[in-house]
Amino acid sequence: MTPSTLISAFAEDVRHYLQLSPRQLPSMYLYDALGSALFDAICELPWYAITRGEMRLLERHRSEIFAHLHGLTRLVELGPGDGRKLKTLVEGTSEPLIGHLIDVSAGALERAAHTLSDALNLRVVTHQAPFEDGLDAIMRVEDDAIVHEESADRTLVLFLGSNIGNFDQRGSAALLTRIAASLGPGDAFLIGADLVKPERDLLLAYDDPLGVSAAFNLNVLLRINRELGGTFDLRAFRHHAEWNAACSRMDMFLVSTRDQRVRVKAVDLEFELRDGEAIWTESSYKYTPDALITQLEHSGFESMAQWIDRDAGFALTLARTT
Ligand code: AVI
Repeated sequence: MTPSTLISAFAEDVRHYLQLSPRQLPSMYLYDALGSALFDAICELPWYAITRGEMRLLERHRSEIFAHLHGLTRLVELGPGDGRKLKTLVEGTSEPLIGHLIDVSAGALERAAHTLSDALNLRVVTHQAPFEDGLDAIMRVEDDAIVHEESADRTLVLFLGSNIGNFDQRGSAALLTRIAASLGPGDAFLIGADLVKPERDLLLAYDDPLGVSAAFNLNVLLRINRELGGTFDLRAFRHHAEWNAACSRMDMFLVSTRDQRVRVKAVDLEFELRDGEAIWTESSYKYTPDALITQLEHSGFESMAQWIDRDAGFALTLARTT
C-alpha cells in the first residue's frame, strides 16, 4: 500500500465512522508517530502490565518454545511494535532464522528493524502491508521454496502484545482462521493475550493517573486536524475508559464536554456533538486462558502449551494447525 492510499483510507474511514451511531474512530488510527510514542510510554507505566508480563514470559519460556518447534527457520511477526519482544525471543536460540515483520506503518517497521539489527542469528525482512496481505505474500514465496527446493522449513507466526484484544469477536475469528489457513503442517502460532482481571486494575491501565492514556486517545483528534483539516478543539473533549463486563472488554471514548460543531474539510464532513456525546475509539477484549484456547480451536489450531504470568494477568499460548 502506498502512503497516499493509506491517507485516503484514513479519510474514508474518518468520514464513515464519524457518521455512525454511536460515532466511532477505528483504533488503528491512534498510531501515528506521536501516538506510537505515547503507546510506548503507556507500556512503561506501572499500571499497564501487559508489556512487562509478556517480556517475563518470553524470557522465562523461550527455550521451551523453541524446543517445541523442530526445523524452525522462519518467524513472522504481525505488528512487531518496537521489536523488543522478538529480540527477547530470538535470544533463546542460536539457530539462524529469518524474521519477517509485517505492519502498515513504515516508521514502526524501521524502528523494529533497528532494534533487531544486533540480533546476530536473525535476518530481518520488512513488509509494509496489512497483516493478512503480508502473511499471504510471505507464505506464497515459502510455497515456492517448498516446491522448488523441497525444503521442510517451518514457520512460527507471532501475534504478541495482546493485539488480538483490539479485534472484536468476528474480527479476531476471521484473522485467526486466516492465519491458520495460511500455515502448513508443522507450522506454529504464538499469541499473547491480556487476561480478565479486577475492574480497578483495568481502569488504572486504561485511564492512568499521569494522563498518558488520555493523551494517546486525544491524539487521534490532533491527527485528524493535521492530516484531514479537522477543526476538533482538543480542550473540549475528555478521555473516558470503562469496563464492559458483558462483552469482556475495556472501551475507550472521547467525550464532548460541550455542544459543539466540528468540520473535517478533506472529506467535506460537518456535524454536531452534544455535551456528553462520546466517540468510541477503541475496545480491548480480555480473555480467560480457556476462552483463548477455545477460540484458537474454533479457528483451526490446537494448543501445544500455555504459560501465564499471574502478576500481570497475561497468557502466552503456543498452537499448531490441525
Ligand atoms: C495495542 N493494544 C494491545 C493496546 C491495548 O491494551 O489494547 C492499546 C492501548 N490502548 C490503551 N492503552 C493501550
